[in-house]
Amino acid sequence: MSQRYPPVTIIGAPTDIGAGHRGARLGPDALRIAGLHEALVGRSVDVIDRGNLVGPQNPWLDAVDGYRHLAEVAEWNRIVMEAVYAELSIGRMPVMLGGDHCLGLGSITGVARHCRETGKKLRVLWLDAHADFNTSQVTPSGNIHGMPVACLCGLGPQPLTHLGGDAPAITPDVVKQIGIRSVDPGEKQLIKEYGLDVYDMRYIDEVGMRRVMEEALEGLDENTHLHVSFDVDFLDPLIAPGVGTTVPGGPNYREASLVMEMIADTGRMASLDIVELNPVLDTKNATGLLAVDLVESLFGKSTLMRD
Ligand code: HAR
Ligand code: MN
Ligand code: MN
Ligand code: MN
Repeated sequence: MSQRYPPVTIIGAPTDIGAGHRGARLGPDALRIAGLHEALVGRSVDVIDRGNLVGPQNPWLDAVDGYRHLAEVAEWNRIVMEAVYAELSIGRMPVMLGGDHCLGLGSITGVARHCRETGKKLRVLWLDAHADFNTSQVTPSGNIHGMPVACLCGLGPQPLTHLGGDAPAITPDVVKQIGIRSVDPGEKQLIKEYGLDVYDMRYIDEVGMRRVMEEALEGLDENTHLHVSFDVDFLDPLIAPGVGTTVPGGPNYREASLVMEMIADTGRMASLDIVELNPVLDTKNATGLLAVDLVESLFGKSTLMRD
């Protein structure tokens, strides 16, 4: 069955402002060199690459009051939010290339604003080894890429929670987290308190990825905007070494492909982040190439007759 996709706009956000390692700033170009644009064209998608956004340098400083680079993180996220929102407003699907995962905050705040204005229901799939639900009180690092989901749910400093004007940008029920296997102790408490839907690796082992995805995608309809926030460290580090925060025991190639294929089958994906690729830590861009391969699956590539 062939599927039509809306036109796509690639937006590069070359920063590692929220991360504990430098190098994710090179992620957008590594994905381009891995053939992202060509792969989308190969899926018959109409693609524009608007190049890279420009934002503040990474000053590489210690945490202040539990946050590293709060002002710069807020500025990058404001820039990303505007860029993502602008593409949605002209009927295009933003594909935001990070950059570290703090940028999911700006991207999803822009998406949430679009959904509010168009009366769409939002569903966010957060593919990650980490829950990214820390606050300044419980973070072990001060790195804001460990905090964007909390900020989106209104838990965090004013400059991050109020990016889009009002807080919170989303409610926790909107988010389905898949692949989680590294959660900090205080973060765990907050996840329980806020009732986040976390499909962790143990649950995936127990019931299998197919059922996990059926649950995470349940209830989508023609009025749903599905946002996929793909942190490349979601993948098992044996196949995806090019990330700053590897956690063993992630989804393998087949499981990851199934995730993407099942998302494609819904036909509802309307925005995408690809974040945390760190080419400095990669092996001959293998992780970038794998990410592009999985993006092809997100856009309907599958073996035999289904595409
Ligand atoms: N939980 C740890 C922290 O807050 C590590 C977070 C790492 N986050 C990412 N994005 N790489 O998911 O510091
Ligand atoms: Mn729309
Ligand atoms: Mn993440
Ligand atoms: Mn992660």
